[in-house]
Amino acid sequence: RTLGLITTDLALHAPSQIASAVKSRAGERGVSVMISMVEQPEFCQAALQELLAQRVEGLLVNVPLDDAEAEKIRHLAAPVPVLFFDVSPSANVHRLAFDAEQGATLGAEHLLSLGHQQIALLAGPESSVSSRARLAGWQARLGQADIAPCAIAHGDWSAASGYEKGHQLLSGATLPDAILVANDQMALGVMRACAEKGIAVPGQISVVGFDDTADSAWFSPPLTTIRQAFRDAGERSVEWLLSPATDELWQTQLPVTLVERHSSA
Ligand code: IPT
Repeated sequence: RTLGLITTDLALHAPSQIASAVKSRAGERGVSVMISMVEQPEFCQAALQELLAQRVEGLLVNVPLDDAEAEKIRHLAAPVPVLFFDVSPSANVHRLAFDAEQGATLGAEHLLSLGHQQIALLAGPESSVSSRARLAGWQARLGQADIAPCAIAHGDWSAASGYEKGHQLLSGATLPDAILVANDQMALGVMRACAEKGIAVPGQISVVGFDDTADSAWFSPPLTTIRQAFRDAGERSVEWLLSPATDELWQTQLPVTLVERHSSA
């Protein structure tokens, strides 16, 4: 038996940890997984054709897709079931996804509870559904507390972009006292920028990430972040694909949790 995984850049920590979990659970079930990595969402259809030609019996798609793109893939693949990781709840497809709004709310509430008011936001790329949902969630929660973010920037999920945008956010008229970052790799770059400017984390600035990838506890200081249980998601997705109930839409929202470490105070 063979499953297919169409994934975004595996050089990024989160997709690689999902792929790893998918591979190991499938291995335990005696199932192989063919992986196709796409650099741009437009290449998803080609990847799909390639995997269907290999007669995969189910497909996982971890590429940020807009509703219409995801629905197209679902129809092209039928009757082979497809499960999506990175689409909005409004897409008419089977979906297993982390609750971005809950994650954003937890991060914002954590900083508010610490008394921070000058909060900068470092979002992910505008092209990503999850990135937009996290940014909207932060803005909604801060808005409820009557706080406007003191600056907003977008990175591309990489540590390098976090470093570059971090320097930008730290050079504005007001120095933020906290930064909400849309993923841990960018938070790593932000903390490097803080170190270069002689700004103490968490003494002068609190930094909160998103993901809790395996390395985040080893950053210096260890990163406070929103945990997405990638292993759990990967395992559940394989179990579903091996006995899919496709009569109805299967949409599962996975909870996320705040992991308090030492980058926030
Ligand atoms: C999302 C990660 O949070 C982010 O760090 C980045 O790796 C991104 O994936 C790549 O697309 S997790 C995804 C399942 C929403």
